[in-house]
Amino acid sequence: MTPSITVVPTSPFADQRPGTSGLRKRTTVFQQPHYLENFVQALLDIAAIAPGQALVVGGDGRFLNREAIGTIVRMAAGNGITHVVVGRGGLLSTPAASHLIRQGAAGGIILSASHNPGGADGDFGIKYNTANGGPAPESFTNKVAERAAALTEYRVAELPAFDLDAVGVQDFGYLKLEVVDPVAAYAALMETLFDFGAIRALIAGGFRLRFDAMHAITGPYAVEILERRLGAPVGTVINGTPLPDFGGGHPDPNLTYAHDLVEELFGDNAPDFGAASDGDGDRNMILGQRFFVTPSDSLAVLAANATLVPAYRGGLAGVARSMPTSAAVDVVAERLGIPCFETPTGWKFFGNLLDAGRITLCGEESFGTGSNHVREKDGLWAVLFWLNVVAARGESVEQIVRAHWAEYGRNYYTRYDYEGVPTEAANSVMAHLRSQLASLPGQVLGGRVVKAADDFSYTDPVDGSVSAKQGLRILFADGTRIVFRLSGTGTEGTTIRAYFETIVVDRKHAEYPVDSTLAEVIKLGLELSQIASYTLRATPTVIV
Ligand code: VG1
Ligand code: CO
Repeated sequence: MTPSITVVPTSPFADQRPGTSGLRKRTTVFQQPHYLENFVQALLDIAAIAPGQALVVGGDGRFLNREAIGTIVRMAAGNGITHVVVGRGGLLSTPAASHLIRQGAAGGIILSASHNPGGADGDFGIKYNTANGGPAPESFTNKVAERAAALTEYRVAELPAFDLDAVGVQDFGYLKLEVVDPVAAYAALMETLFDFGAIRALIAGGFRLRFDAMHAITGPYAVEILERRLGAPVGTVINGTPLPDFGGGHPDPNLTYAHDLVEELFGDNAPDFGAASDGDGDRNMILGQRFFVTPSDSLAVLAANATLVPAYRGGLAGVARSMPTSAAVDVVAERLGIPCFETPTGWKFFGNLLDAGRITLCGEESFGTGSNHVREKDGLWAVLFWLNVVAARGESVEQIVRAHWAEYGRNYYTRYDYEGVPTEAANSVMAHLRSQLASLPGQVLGGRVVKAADDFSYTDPVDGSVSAKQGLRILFADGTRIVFRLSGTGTEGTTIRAYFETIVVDRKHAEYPVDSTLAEVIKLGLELSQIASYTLRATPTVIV
C-alpha cells in the first residue's frame, strides 16, 4: 500500500542553518508558508531513513508543537518512512526523546527552542538527533542547511485522521504511527541508574524538596518520578502543567528566571533542596537551603561523588566539559587519574566521546549535566543524582559543596550575557578582542601573567573533525580565564557571552564572595574587549 502523496513546490530558505542546538527562530518565522516543511524535507533528505526504520518525534509542548508534529508525520509518510514513534500529545522531553531513539530508532526530530520563551510571539525550534540519540554533528547540520537553501519541493502524504492522544499503534499499512507514553520508558531508565530506595528513605525521613517545572515539559516527568515513585508529597512539583507559552515565563532554570523556586529556597522555612528544569527538560538548576550550586561546581561534585550512585559505582572512564565551563571538574579528574576533555559549546560535541566510551559524565556551565545513559543533557537525571548523593552522604547540599571546595579548591565563576546586541556591534567586540590575542601572551595584566590567548579550535579525538572559531580565550598562568563568544541559540540580534573564572585553592579563601573575588578579572575582560563602547551597554542583560 502506498499513500497518496502531494509534491508541493517551495522556494528555498537561505537562513535555515542550525546553530548550537538546532534551528531556532521566532514562532512567526516558522509560521511562514512552507518554512517548517522546507526544513523538515531537508532533514529527511539528509537523514535518508530506510523503510522499516523508526523515526521518533516529540517536542516540549510549546505553541505550534502539535501542528508541527502533524505536518512531520505526514511528511515522514510522504518520504517513505514506515514507522513513526510519537510521545502522547506530541510531548517528549529532550532526554526522553534521546532515550527512545536509542531503543532502536534511526533518529528523531525534537521540536523545542529549549530555554527560549514560547508562544505566538516567542520562539520555536527544531533539531535532528541521530541513531545514537544525540544531536546531529556539524557535518550533518551543514548538509541540511545546504539542502534547505536549494530545495524546490517537498513531499506530504495524505493520511486519514490520526490521534496523537491515544497510546497505541495506528496502522495505515504504509505507515505505523506509534503513540507512546512520554514518561514511562524514561522513568524506568532512571530507576536502573539511581538508588531509589535510599532517596525514598531520605524523603520519608523528612527531607523536603521542591521542583519547579516552569510550566514546561518536565512537569509530568517530575510528578511521576518524585511524587509517585519516590514518595515526595503531592505539590512538591510546582508549575507542573506544560503550557504552550510556559505561562508567559522564560523557562530557563537560573537565579533570574526561576523566581518562584528561588524565593522559596532563599526564604523563611526553606525546603532542604530545590531544583528547576528548562523548556525541553535538559537543563537543571540545583539549590540547597539558601544555597546556589553553580553548574560548573555541580559537574565537579557529581564527578567526585559518582561512585555513590549505582550506575557509576565502577568509576568513570573520563569526563568532559565545554570550553567556557569552569575547570572545577578538571581538578577532580586529575585527582581521579581519568581524562578530562574540553569541547566547544553544545552537547553535540560530547557524542563521539560518549559513544567511544572515553567519558562517562559531561557538562556545561549553562545548567547542563549528563552522562552516557542518553546522548543529551538531562535535567531530572541531575536532580536524582544529587538526591542520591545527599542520601548516601547524609549531608546537606551546602555541606557537600563546601566540603568539595575545601578539598579541591574553588573555581570562582560568572557569566555576563549581553542579549540582542546589533550583530555588527557584536562582531566589532569580537574583532577588537581577536586583534589583540597575538600580543597578549607574556604580558602581565592586573598582576597576572597571560599564558596563552587564542580562538578556541577543537579537534574531535574520535573522528578527527575540526571545529574552529569556538570562542576567544585569554588564559593566565594562575588558571584565571576570560572567554568571549557569540551565542548560537538566540533569535534576535546577537548575544555576546563573557565568561570569567579564577581559582582559589586555600581553604579559608574558598569562602570569599564571588563578586569581589572576580572583580579584577571582570574589569580586565570588559576593558580588553571595549564591550561597553562598542555595544553602548553599560551593563549586561543577565548575570549568571
Ligand atoms: C546555549 C548554551 C550551551 C547549550 C545551548 C543549548 O548555547 O550556552 O551551553 O548547549 O544553549 O542549550 P549558546 O550558543 O546560546 O551559548 V538548550 O537547553 O538548547 O538545549
Ligand atoms: Co534545553
